[in-house]
Amino acid sequence: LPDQYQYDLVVLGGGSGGLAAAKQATELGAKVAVFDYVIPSPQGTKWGLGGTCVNVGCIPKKLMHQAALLGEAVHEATAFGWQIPEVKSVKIDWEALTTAVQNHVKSVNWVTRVELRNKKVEYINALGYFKDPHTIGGIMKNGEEKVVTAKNVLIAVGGRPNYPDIPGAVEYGITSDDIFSLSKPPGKTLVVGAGYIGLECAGFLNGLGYDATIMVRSIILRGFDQQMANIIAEEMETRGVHFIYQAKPKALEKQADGSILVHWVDKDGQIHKDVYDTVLFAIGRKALTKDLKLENAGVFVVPENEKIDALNEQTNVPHVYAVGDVLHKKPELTPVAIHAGKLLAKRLYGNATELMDYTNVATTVFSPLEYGCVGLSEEQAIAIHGEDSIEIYHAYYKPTEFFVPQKDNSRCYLKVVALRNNDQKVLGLHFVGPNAGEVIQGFATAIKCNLTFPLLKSTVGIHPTIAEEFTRVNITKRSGMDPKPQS
Ligand code: FAD
Ligand code: NA7
Repeated sequence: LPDQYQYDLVVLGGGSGGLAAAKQATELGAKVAVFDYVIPSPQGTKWGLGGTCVNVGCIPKKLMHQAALLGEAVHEATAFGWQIPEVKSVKIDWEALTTAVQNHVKSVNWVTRVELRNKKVEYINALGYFKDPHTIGGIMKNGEEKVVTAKNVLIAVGGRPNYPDIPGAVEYGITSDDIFSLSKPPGKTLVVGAGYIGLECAGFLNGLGYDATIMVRSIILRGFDQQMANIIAEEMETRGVHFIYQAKPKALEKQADGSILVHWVDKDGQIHKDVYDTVLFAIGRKALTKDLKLENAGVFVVPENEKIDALNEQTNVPHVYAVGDVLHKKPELTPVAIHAGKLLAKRLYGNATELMDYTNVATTVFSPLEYGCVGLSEEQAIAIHGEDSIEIYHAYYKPTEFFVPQKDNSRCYLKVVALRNNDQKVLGLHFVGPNAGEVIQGFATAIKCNLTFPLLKSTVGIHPTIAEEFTRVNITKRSGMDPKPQS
């Protein structure tokens, strides 16, 4: 082996992408070390091995979303005959919730460590950086430095939430890094930012019974289909989430009683004030490349966002690779990081040639009424192919399980974005409704298999499900016909 190097591969960052690559590489016979280190949030929150998804991302988020859905279900259950004494006074015990969530997270941390040990991946709990192109230093908790050499290096350091540059933001605000283990109930909460993390956090907080407000700087869910984005925002509004549009926070001040006075400015420059118990910033994330001393290896970053612009996960320095959220213009999603990491390891150590395909990656926003999608938005399809070449099929639908508890189904909506020419290739699928991720996942495979609109129509549905609605859709937007169900 790499006579002059201690490891075939050193991975910087033990999150979704780094761990997937490390495990795959060792399985293929490579000698691998993973550096993982979590710098505490400004509020002092820290966590274990496994990265964002496991500790402060997908997993705790989905659990809190589930807790909110269960609160809804408790009320629905009475309509189905469940006798729940004092159902009106049912409320969440925040401490019990965070304890349950954190216990699960810690169990995953533990399983991850055991798995690394079993697979003989060396785990080094240190903040890694380049000393030179093949030498990695890592500062450990006790301040000591561990130095190793590697033939190849994989950068998988992910990102962390941004704070706005306004007085009081870092001192008094929190982010998604803190919310899932917050020691006291969040109370009346202002969520700044209307990306998917902001919508999800405000959604589950409202569902758990807390007063939640979203401050929107410009539009909801930039980058997503705007019709769908507005539908889920409207749904949130009817469920009690407040929205402040075209506004930006100016300053946060701590009050004597511990609450936070927020000064914010509207689009006309008018200053407003309101008091909150918690202010959560979800205004985007920055890649953690600063601590890596990339200049010592000659690796370039994109100046605007400090991300790495890699071609097939290879940086401008041939033996240095990158996967996951640290990559420029790639979806920031766990399965993307994992898939790219595994494929890279197979190419490096298994003679494989398959490249990561970043197109048509399905995703779901876990808002109270979920939004799942794959492929192009209506706007993107029109921008690429022109309005005349695109057909949008759409439908409102009524989930069977909504009838008995008389749940509002007025925003259960889906659309199919397809080409109008002969084969009518499907370019995008969009679905608002319960379990949207479960609905969309299989259709994502269909899109990979070059789904066409006639193929979708020839698929026999499963009744009574909500996913079958995709096989029933037949009204085009162009026709102007009412897409509401006729019965
Ligand atoms: P990460 O998982 O962030 O791992 C990077 C690791 O490297 C971290 O442990 C970090 O501390 C460590 N590190 C950083 N610098 C160094 C260094 N110099 N030395 C050593 N270690 C270092 N994705 C989904 O697919 N579905 C979801 O539902 C979803 N929900 C999310 C909800 C929230 C609130 C957030 C914040 C994210 C969510 N994501 C979701 C995104 C997902 O978490 C990320 O895309 C994914 O974790 C990226 O993986 P990664 O390997 O690039 O980085
Ligand atoms: P996103 O999806 O980048 O969304 C950030 C949101 O915050 C978005 O609505 C922004 O509005 C808003 N924003 C950004 N900066 C500010 C400031 N300074 N003040 C007020 N509002 C602001 O980030 P998330 O936090 O949801 O993280 C999700 C990441 O993971 C994201 O990068 C995804 O790709 C995946 P804008 O539309 O820019 O006006």
